[in-house]
Amino acid sequence: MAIIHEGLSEEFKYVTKQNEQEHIGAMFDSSDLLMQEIAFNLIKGNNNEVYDLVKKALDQNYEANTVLDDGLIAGMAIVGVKFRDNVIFVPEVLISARAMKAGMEHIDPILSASGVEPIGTVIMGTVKGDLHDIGKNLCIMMLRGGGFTVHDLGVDTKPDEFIDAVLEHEATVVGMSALLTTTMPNMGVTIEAFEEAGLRDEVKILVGGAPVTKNFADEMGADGYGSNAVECVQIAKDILGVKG
Ligand code: B12
Repeated sequence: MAIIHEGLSEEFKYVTKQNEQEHIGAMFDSSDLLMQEIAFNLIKGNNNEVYDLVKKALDQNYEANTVLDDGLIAGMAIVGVKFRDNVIFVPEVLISARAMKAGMEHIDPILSASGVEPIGTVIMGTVKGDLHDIGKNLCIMMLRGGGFTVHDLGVDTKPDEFIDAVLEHEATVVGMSALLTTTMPNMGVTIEAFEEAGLRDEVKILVGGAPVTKNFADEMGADGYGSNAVECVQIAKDILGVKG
C-alpha cells in the first residue's frame, strides 16, 4: 500500500479493520499524488477542489476510469468507513456526495459518449425506500457509454413505476440498485410485481448495490448480478446476447 498524500494517510487511520485496510489500501496501490489529492478532497467534501482536480487530471490525459476508481470511488470508500463508525454523520456524507457529483460532471460525458446505435433499452432505478444513487448513476453512465438507451427513474422507485416505465419505453432490461439491507427485499417485491403483471418473461432483471450478492440475486429470482458499473454493462450485454 502506498499512500503518499499526507492528509490522505491521516484519513486512512480511520480504517482500522484489517480486511478493510487491505481492501481500501489496495485501491491506492497504483494511485499517484494527484489521484490521492482527489480522494482526499472528496473525503473532506471540497467540491470546488474536486471539480478542478478531476478536470486537471483529464487534461493531463488520465483515463476517466482511472480518475473514477483511484480518485473518487477510493475516497468514497473511506467516507463509508467513517460514516459507519460514527466519525462523520449524514451532513458530511452529503457534502462528500456533492463533491463526487462535481467530479462526475467531467467524467459523465466521457463515459457516456458513444457513437454506436443503441443496443437495448434499460430502465434503471434505486428501489423503494432507498435514496442512494451514486452507484446507480455510475452504472447509467457506463451503460450509455456501452451503447444502451437508459431511462433513469431516480431513487425510491416503486414496483409500479418500474412496470410503467418498461411498458412506456418498451424496455427489455430493468436494473435495480439497493444500498440498504432493509431495502434489498424490495428487489424481490418488484420482481413479484412483474410476475403478477404477466410481464416477467418480457424483461431481464439485473440487480446490484454494495450489500447485494450473487446468492441474494439468485434467491430473488433476478436474471443477473453485477458488483460494479463495468460488470453492469457486461451482464446487460451478455443477457441480451450482444457480443463485446
Ligand atoms: C453516500 C452515502 C449516503 C448518502 C447518499 C447520497 C446519494 N446521493 O447517493 C446519504 C447521506 C443520503 C446516505 C443516507 C443513508 N445511509 Co448511506 N451511505 C453512503 C455511502 C457512504 C456511500 C455509498 C456510495 O455512494 N458508494 C459508492 C458507489 C459507487 O458504490 P455503490 O453504490 O455500491 O455502487 C456500485 C456497485 O454496488 C454497483 N451497483 C450499484 N447499483 C447497481 C445496480 C445494478 C443493476 C448493477 C448491476 C450494479 C450496481 O455498481 C456501482 C458502481 O461501481 C455508504 C457506505 C459505502 N461505502 O457503501 C453508506 C451506506 C450505504 N449508508 C448506510 C445507511 C445506514 C444510511 C442511512 C440509513 C443513514 C441514516 N441513519 O439516515 C441513510 C438512508 C437513507 C435512505 N433512505 O436511503 C449504510 C447501510 C448499512 C446497511 N447495511 O444497510 C452504509 C453501508 C454506511 C455504513 N457503513 O453503515 N448515505
